[in-house]
Amino acid sequence: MTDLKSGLPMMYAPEVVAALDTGAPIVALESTIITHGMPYPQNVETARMVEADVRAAGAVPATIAVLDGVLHIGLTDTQLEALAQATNVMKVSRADMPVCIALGATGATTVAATMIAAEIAGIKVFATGGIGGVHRGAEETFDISADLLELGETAVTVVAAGPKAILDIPKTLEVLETHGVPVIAYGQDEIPAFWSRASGLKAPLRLDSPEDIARAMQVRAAMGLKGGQLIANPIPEADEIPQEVIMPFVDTALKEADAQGISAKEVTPFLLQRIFELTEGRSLTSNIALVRNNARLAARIAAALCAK
Ligand code: PSU
Repeated sequence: MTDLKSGLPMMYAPEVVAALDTGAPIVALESTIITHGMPYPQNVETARMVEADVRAAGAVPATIAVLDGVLHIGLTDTQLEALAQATNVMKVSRADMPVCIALGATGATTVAATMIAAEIAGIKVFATGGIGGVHRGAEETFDISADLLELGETAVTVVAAGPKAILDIPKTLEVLETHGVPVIAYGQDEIPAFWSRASGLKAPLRLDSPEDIARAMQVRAAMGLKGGQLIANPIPEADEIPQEVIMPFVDTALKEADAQGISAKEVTPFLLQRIFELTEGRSLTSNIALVRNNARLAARIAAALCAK
């Protein structure tokens, strides 16, 4: 199905159209994690498992990407496989998604771009691994992810395992607060730090059920407040890498990035790849587990939203 409303070339997967028509729960999923966040073939295997997790929890998955200039809401398995193997895919955020579409190019959507696409499609809940945030040394580089500003603009609830531990977490929380974004830890007081459940920092807010998260989103909408919610869902205990184990590797990777002059959009993919190598694959195993955990919670939030 193509939606040429306002000249925007869009394609919805049939099961997403059916779910939108009947008001069934839908969970949006991003594609940068596939093209820039994980190596092949684990990237496509994870994308498939995450979609299956969403389905098993009673919701419809909608993986979002720009393919040859068309904004896709839900991908076929063939499209997923092709994207996972493709090289030279753009990493698109708010600034570059329109250019990517205008040029007929292929782009993987970041958290920010996926939120925008989800809102256009009428999808209210989105699961990812970790959001982008304020990079360490941002006082020099000004490297602050567009994900943070998008959370202040776009009314989508994003389920993540907290800011990635490669970031400056206190500064990330400050920017989110400035933009009026509720940062809600799920089921614990501390903000989780992606590969680890603990960060040593208290979360601004805490909720313990998908129903409360859905209700908070509805109240936000009823008050006419723009912007979304960030749900920080701790990685399951069995899959976590404790902070004291992961942080030395993070520090090594950060020093290497600095020495090699890695900047802007390249920083996050570079760090994730180096930490994968330094931990001999353990960081990837954790990353896969946490995304799946987020997909399951997102499906429950989407179901709670539909039940009201
Ligand atoms: N979660 C993961 N792996 C990833 C990402 C999220 O487990 O690679 C991606 C998301 O698309 C997020 C992006 O928007 O990393 C952040 O990139 P940057 O720091 O350049 O804004």
